[in-house]
Amino acid sequence: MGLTLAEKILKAHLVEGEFKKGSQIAIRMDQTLTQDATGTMAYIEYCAMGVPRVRTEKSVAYIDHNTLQSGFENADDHRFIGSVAKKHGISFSRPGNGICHQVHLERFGAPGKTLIGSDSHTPTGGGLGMIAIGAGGLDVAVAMGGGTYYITYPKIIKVELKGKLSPWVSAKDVILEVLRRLSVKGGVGYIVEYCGEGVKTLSVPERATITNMGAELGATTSIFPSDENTLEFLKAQGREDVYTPLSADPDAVYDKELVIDLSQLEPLAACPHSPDNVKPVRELAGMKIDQCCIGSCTNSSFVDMMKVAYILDGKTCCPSVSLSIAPGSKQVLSMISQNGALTKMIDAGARILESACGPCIGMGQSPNSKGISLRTFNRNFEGRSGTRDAGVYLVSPETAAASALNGVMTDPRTLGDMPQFKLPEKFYINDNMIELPAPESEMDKVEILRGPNIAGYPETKPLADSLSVPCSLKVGDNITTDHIMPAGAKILPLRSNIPEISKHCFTVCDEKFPERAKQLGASVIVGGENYGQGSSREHAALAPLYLGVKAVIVKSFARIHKANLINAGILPLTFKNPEDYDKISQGDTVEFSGLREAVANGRDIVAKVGGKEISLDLDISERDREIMLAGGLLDYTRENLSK
Ligand code: MIC
Ligand code: SF4
Repeated sequence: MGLTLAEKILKAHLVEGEFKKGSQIAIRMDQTLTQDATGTMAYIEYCAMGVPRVRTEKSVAYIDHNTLQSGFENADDHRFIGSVAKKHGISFSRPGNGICHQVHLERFGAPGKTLIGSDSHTPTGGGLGMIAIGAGGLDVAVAMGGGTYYITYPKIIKVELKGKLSPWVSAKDVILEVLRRLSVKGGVGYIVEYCGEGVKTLSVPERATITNMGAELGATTSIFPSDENTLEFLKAQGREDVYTPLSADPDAVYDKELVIDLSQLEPLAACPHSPDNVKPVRELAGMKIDQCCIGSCTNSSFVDMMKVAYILDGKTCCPSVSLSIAPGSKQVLSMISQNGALTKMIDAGARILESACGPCIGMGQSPNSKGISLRTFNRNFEGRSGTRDAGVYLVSPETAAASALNGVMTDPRTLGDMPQFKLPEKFYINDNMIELPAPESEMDKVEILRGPNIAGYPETKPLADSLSVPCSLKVGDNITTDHIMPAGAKILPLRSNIPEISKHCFTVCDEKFPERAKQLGASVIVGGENYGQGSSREHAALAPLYLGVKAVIVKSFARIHKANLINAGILPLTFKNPEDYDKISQGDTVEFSGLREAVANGRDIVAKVGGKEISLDLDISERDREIMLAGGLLDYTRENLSK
């Protein structure tokens, strides 16, 4: 039986486990990436492990999220990360060099390699034919130390692309169509593999837009074959030496199949407040808008920017619209500055932002009250923009630019003939903002620069055998990590200080939660389907840990958040009968007994609530059970090291 492309790469990196659907496998990671908002914690964890130099082929620390420096915190964290990188063998991409996923695609990604990153959009690398997975900081720290990454051998969805995109329809519309069909939880437990004739009509940056937003499907990762377009991109980046052709075997077997005829697609928009709430732009045309933001790791490549400049050329952005543009990397920004495209944007009235995440993570450019914002980003969760009552629509750069001119949602197909937008034959290459680490012989001379905002890892304890704790919070379906641990300009600077950041935990849902949970001392949280979707931020587990949350009981979990809960030693439990969700109310006492034995032996867990018994599943691997018993991954790793 033939193998899919993902299976081939996983097999070549298999270190432990059976190569069988549903079983846990350990894979070797060739590369790691971190960004600053998750990176400080990841490097605190890395340092706690005591491995002097990273053991990967390439590890890169990017500064791209916390770039608004309205106090000392972010700048201190940047210096901390830079010093750890220098000492321990990690390349350091300085602030200004660009968004981690865009830069990694340009300068480091390679077909057939594995990459783990402390950011959920790490699958961007799948556009180059690599297995690139987003994870919590601790998992990335372990991979830097040479440890393997554990995943459940995933099922594979085949997405067959046919035909060719029509003018003004773009890669963003492809992934919005996949989201429309599969939903934000349709990818949980799967790798999404693209194939078919249509693949060769898409360049690497277009493929990367699609694999990037595979994160919004909840998928483990997404991947494209490596072919002549991959070679063309790598050549243009001066990196053809890493090229290797890769594709699935013709008789590969998939678990699910989807066919998309590219020629039938039209411009689409994800409406508030979910990336899968997708409608044709044509149906929304004429809706008044207040803001357009172009950029983010999904849509800020050179060609994206060239399309935008072409649309804006010689025109003025509508007076009632604020248009911001953040090119994805220094490479992109330099190139559009050299060829005059940047001038066209500036002339049209665009507010040019630095090459960083910016508005995507609420770092500035929050819309006006009840504002309608069109964004080329990947997430439109409620409140994420920094304005609670804003309505964010996710669209292609073409739709955003056309709409910015008209002041209303505009179908870009009304723009007339579209010129051909091509990848350059040579990208402008200047890696002067990537600092290489000190040689091993000089690492002792490098001092780690810790600012006063950096606090330690929260206290953990081995799993208790019995618990009698109240339910401190009950929430509904599709709770995102932006609900659990909000980001934005005010809260992000606290990422390296768990006691401080935990004061904001769940405040989007209930302002009193942090105070209440802290007062209760120990508690459980109850939730619905797809709990913890969205980012990889382990703070969404560490803040509840700090506030005394012992277990989270839900209908289903999103992948990365469940792994982060396990790493933090918080029990991720699911209802055996989803209707039992109605049997627990906020304030009820939930009782567990014989927990350690049940966890150790993989038995069902029964909770008692007001005299009623509720059966719960703890669907985790053997290794995860040991992690839970130890009180989390750090304790487990320490125990194993001392053995
Ligand atoms: C996001 O897009 O939500 C983030 C900010 O990039 C996160 C990481 C974080 O919270 O620091 C992600 O996607 O993992
Ligand atoms: Fe940055 Fe936004 Fe991409 Fe997250 S989704 S990495 S915040 S640009």
